[in-house]
Amino acid sequence: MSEHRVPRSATADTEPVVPPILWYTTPAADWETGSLPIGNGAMGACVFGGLGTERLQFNEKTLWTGGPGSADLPDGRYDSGNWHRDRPRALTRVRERIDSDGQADPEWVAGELGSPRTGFGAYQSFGDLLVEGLAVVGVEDYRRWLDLADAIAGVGYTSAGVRHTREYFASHPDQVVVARFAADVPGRVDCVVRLTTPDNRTGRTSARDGRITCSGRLTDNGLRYEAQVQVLADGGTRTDGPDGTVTVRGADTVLLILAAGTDYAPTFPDYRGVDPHPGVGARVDAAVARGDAELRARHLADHGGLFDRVRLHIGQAAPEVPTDELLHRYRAGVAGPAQRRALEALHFQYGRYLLIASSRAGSLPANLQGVWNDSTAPPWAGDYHVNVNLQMNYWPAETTNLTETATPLFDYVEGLVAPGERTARRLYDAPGWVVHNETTPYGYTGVHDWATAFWFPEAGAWLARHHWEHWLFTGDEDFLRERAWPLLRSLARFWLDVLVTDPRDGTLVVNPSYSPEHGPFTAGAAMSQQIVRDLFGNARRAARLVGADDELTAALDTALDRLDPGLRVGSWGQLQEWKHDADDPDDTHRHVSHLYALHPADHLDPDRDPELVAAARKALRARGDGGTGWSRAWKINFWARLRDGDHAHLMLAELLAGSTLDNLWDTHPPFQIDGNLGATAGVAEMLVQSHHRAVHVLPALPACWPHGSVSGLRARGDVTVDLVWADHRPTTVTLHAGRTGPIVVRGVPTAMVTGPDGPVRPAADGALLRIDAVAGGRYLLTPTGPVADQVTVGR
Ligand code: FUC
Repeated sequence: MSEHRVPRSATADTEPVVPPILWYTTPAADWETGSLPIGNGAMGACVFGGLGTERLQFNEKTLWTGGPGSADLPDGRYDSGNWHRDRPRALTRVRERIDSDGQADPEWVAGELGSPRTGFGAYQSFGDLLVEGLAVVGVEDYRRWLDLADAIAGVGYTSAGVRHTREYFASHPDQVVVARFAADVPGRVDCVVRLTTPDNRTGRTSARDGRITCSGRLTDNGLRYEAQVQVLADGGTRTDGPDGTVTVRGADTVLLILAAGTDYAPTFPDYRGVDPHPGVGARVDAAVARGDAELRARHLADHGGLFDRVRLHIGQAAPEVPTDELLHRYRAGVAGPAQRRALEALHFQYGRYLLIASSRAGSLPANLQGVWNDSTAPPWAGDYHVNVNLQMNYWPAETTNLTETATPLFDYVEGLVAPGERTARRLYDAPGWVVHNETTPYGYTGVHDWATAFWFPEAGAWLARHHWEHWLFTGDEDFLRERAWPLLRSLARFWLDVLVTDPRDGTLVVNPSYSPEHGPFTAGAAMSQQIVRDLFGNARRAARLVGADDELTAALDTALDRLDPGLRVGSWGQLQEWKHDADDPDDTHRHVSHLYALHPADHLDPDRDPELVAAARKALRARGDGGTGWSRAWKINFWARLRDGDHAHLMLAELLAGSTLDNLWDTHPPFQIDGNLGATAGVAEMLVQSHHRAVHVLPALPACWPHGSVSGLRARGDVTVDLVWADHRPTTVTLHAGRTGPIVVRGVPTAMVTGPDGPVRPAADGALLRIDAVAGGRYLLTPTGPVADQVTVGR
């Protein structure tokens, strides 16, 4: 049980130990704002902690309407959102209008290039596991919690003198959700267990030997689904009901083991695999055979193996108030500094928890809501938006030492290649592949016709940056050769073919180009150019590393010379969003796409490009500190890259105060997981950066975190970093080298260095320190001289 871990002040040798726990004194009133999420990547469940009835709303990530066989296809044929009719010269017409008029109206472009959205579908709630008739007489001392370190949710309360405790976890190794109901007096657990599903599907529910089985097909596309829950009672009686319920009376404990699946498969063009029945049944059987204690132990080992890699102490004190009250105090400005830091540290770890819970190998990547969705028509279909949102979900994967969680993203993106090639042919008559503004598990790589958010062919190139970054962080050569390079090459083919010459200056540009989700269609908007340049640069580097040298690599060199880089300083000193100087200094749009070069890309270096960096700062300042959840999260990352810790922290505070629900889910509004994950990435960027050839320690430490420590953050070059700081200065820096080779450190100009074999003499080079590291070696740096003050660049 985790109940004993409900926060209390405790001290370890050097650091106060504040368990990362969300806790509440009332049941969740509402799914979106109050329920607590658990998940194993493929499945998710939201715990309400209700008194008479417990509700576990649950999901399985592949349960999607749309795609092949969908009723929402006019001619019955699913074609990944490609044009339903031929459009000779449509693209040329748009390009010509943009070249002649300088711009084109989004509505007109959507008429030319868009198509009504059909067969897109939506992510579905699987159903509810309801546990009814629980003891509720004279309830006292109620607690509900989510322990992030154990990935266990719990409920505890006293009823008629008996202490009742419930525990919930979603096991990745055993692919089941487990719920346990116990009481401290034998024979006091009574309940009726029921599975319910929404009515947009056929379904049959039955109960036999305590096993409830519910199966059928989605009405829209015939996708088969099945859920099974085994009810195990220790003591008392258990009875199957003819209505598919199971009733338990007088048990000591009740254990529920739930599994769910569909016949979805991530395979183009049919996206269907095997009947889920045998697999779901086998998972429940295997979990029953393991038993409660072993399931729990395997879950804890699995989760702890990921979660425990990073620890963050910023001087947080164990909050004596429940998490919702802590948040309200933070928002109202009445939380003290240690309480504020408690929420900030908890939110950082919550992002890591949510990524682990919603993205594990063997399933789809985390969608707009991770894996959690209680609706049959969720906002934006609960889809994969790829004009920032899916990418943002994965920003913390490498930096916060959760590289394994990115596996579903890599698999998914590679799965877009086959439908994306068809779309590239159909819409552009081009080789390579393309995906537009948003997509689904059915490879929806085509378009729809929502004028301000349908055209974003740069999405694939942005997604491929994650493959490239995985190589940079891990140095995994097989991954580079077999996965990153082929993906980059295929995207490069597309863009080499699709770029056109800008009659204004002869450079290569994207046309039509649309800065998400904002302004007119033009040629060569900053984000389009920056993304394509990023792709070409990374593809060129990858080619060199794998020894590829052919027509394509030669074409990349020529194109890189001619490509407009999308970096221009405009009339009020701003980095321009468009190629012509049209930025309005009063425009506070949530997308700040023209700063892609600053983050997530690495094209703007404060030391080498001070003018452009100053312009980026000007543009960001003008956009303001508002925005929706993910927009604020992105701004944490931008300010961290600008090495302005106080402004990065201000954006974190804005996100917590203005875009965070009581269960600490990010709200756009509505709930979207990207803001959680983007903020966690932003905090990591405040503490360690490594995108400019060096491991930069404390590049953006805010004044309000004067003392602290962090361990386990990852830097490019396969380096793991532990840091301790006091009075805003690093006091020790420990580097764990994954590979043999030089590690360049920034932020500690002089230091005593101890390596695995004793003292090491680092080479000093201005603000940089170079250590020749050996794979597996641990290097402890103790700063000796003054540390450069935190520099804010381009004020
Ligand atoms: C992008 C954003 C919207 C929203 C949607 C899911 O299109 O511009 O604000 O987050 O994704």
